[in-house]
Amino acid sequence: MSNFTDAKEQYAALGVDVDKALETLKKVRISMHCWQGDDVLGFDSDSLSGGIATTGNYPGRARNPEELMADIKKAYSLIPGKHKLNLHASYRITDEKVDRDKIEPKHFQAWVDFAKEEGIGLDFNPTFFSHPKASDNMTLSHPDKAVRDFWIEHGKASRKIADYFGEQLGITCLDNVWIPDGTKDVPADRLGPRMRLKDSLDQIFSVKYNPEHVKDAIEGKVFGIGVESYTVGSHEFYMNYASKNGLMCLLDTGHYHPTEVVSDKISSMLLFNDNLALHVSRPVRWDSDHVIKLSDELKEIAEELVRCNGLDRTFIALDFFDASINRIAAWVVGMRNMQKALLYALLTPNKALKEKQDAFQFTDVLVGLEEQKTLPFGEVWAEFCRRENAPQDREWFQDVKQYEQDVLFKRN
Ligand code: RNT
Ligand code: ZN
Repeated sequence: MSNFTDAKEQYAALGVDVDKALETLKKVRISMHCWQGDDVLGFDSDSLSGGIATTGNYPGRARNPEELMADIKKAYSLIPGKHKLNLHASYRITDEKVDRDKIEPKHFQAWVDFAKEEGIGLDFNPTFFSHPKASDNMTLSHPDKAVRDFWIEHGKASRKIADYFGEQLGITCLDNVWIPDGTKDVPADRLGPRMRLKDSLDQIFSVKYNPEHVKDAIEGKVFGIGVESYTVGSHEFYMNYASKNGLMCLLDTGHYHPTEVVSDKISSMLLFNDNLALHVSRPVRWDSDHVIKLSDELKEIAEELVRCNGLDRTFIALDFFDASINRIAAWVVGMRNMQKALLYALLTPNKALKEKQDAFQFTDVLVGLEEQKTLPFGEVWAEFCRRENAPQDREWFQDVKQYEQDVLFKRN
């Protein structure tokens, strides 16, 4: 009997259908963030701002569209399944001198062609940072109407591009708004900037698009570097705005207080919303955006998505940027970990455990969840890689190292 057949029988004894789990996992598209490849610099500015930071100086950063596309292709070749690519507006590809309020679908045509070639979907984000008009750490909530108007135009232009992506690729594009607005020290007026943000969002979302093409999300946050005391777009602000306006409130796993977990929020969000959007990241003491590990919390997030029947209603995107390690390995580890967490969740005997909970048999719940950890999960993961013609654990990294020698280390 092969290891996989044996594993399958062990799971079947608990009432878990392994083949079904593999079929389900295959259909999940995870949005891989283009910005891990170049330390969030994009192609229209040369420094990162907005309260977020990449640290490290590992060689090989992608310096232009060709390099970034080549690196993304390399990463996809080492990840099972077909996914999505998450772009920021700052990654437009054009020789024109076009500012952010004037970007158009044509400035992203090269990415659409790339997506078609790769068989992937695209997601999009307006870029409200790394720009002279964002230097006050105020954009959509800026006191000066001219600055606000510039960013409102950017928000609108971005949704039009997202709509084009969805229409061209036949895969719904998530357009996600995150702004850095806030103050370093305790403000004298919290309401004013929030009123202005609300008005700016009303203008951006006044244009209606086909929801098959584009869906909208807004991403809250607790604090950023340099804006430690007050964030205009807080979680409460966006939860309320989203529920009043039929948008998604995107949850970034690094954007809450250190002991607060996103896994516990998922059931409530899915109960009251058709869709959910996530940025999966790993905060180390703060919103540090480390590469995601196969941690207890990552597994718990995946468990909740599975238990709440949320897999086909959730936009799962990754959001981390580490410049101190090989950037392609960062993508591959993160993407494969997200898939592993989902597979682990799909292999959980949830029906049986739920029955125990409802019968107040909490010892059974504890024992069941703990003993699941020593089941032959790795054999099922290996089978998934085999079925998807993707390299196994302990195989793919060699390939990255070769690429590093042949390509990355030759960049300066
Ligand atoms: C910042 C947000 C935001 C960005 C990306 C680059 O704290 O998480 O999502 O990381 O848009
Ligand atoms: Zn995020």
